[in-house]
Amino acid sequence: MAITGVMRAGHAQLRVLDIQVSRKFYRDVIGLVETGEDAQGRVYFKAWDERDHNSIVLRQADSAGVDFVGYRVLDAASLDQFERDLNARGVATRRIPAGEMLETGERLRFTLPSGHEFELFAEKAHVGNGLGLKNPPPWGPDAEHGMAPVRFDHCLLYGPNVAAVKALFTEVLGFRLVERILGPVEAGEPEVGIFLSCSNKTHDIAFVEHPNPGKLHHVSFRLNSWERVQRASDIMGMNRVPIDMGPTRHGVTRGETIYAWDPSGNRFETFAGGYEPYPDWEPITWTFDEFGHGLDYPTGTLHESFLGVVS
Ligand code: M3P
Ligand code: FE
Repeated sequence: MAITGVMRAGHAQLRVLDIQVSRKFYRDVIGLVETGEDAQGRVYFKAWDERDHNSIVLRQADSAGVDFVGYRVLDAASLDQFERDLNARGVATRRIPAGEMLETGERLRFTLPSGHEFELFAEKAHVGNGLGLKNPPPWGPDAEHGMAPVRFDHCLLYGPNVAAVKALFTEVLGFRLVERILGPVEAGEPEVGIFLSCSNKTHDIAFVEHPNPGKLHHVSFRLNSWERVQRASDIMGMNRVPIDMGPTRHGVTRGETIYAWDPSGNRFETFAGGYEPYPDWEPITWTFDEFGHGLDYPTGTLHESFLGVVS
């Protein structure tokens, strides 16, 4: 498929309780590449195989959670068009000037019906993956440092009004529904979980219905194999990183996954696998009674902390 409009997850700004402890964790345990620090003291990282200057930004704060997430659009014309389409739909937007984030162009900011601050942007400096563009080797030292994910892949956000979020993403932002989780039959089987794609990944963003607005369930990092997921679990053990769930496989999206907590209590995922859906495919549905296997395919366990704890 031709990828136009919104292309991919670009950045997430996470709140952390101690910037130096978190900096070390994201750099040496998760294995991201540190790319800068700005005048506000925010610390910037990229995953090794990303080409953009940054994808994860840490800001010291009194509570954990996510300040905003940003998605990269194809070009400035797409950004202008999304601004017009959002405004026409009654969504108020504002422009954050270029340079407010390091090496990042102007951002179009708005609030989702779930209470999350969401951004689109067209420009972020390409710094490359360190391997060059001519006859590159397949990987270098950054690919072996810590868990070393290849990219910031997606996030799962918890908040109210999932139906309105779905309408906005599918009718204005050009995403499509790939999988969904239904609530109980007694409640009329509302869509309580939605997995949305703007590419041919199973999801570029996902939402779950929750009474509290603006909550982070997890940011997710892509690894290239199940073996790398197991290696990540070894690194979690070596560093006594608290694990929430896994290693296991989701039924939902078929991801091979582990969830764990960063030192501030933000959940992150390291995952591999999944499949490549196309725009003509019908969405997959998980019914409430089978959701345990959607979550943890082999055991069908409804992990209480996974379902209840957000930052
Ligand atoms: C993922 C994923 C739920 C499943 C989550 C799935 C909420 O995070 O990356 O596939 O059941
Ligand atoms: Fe995920």
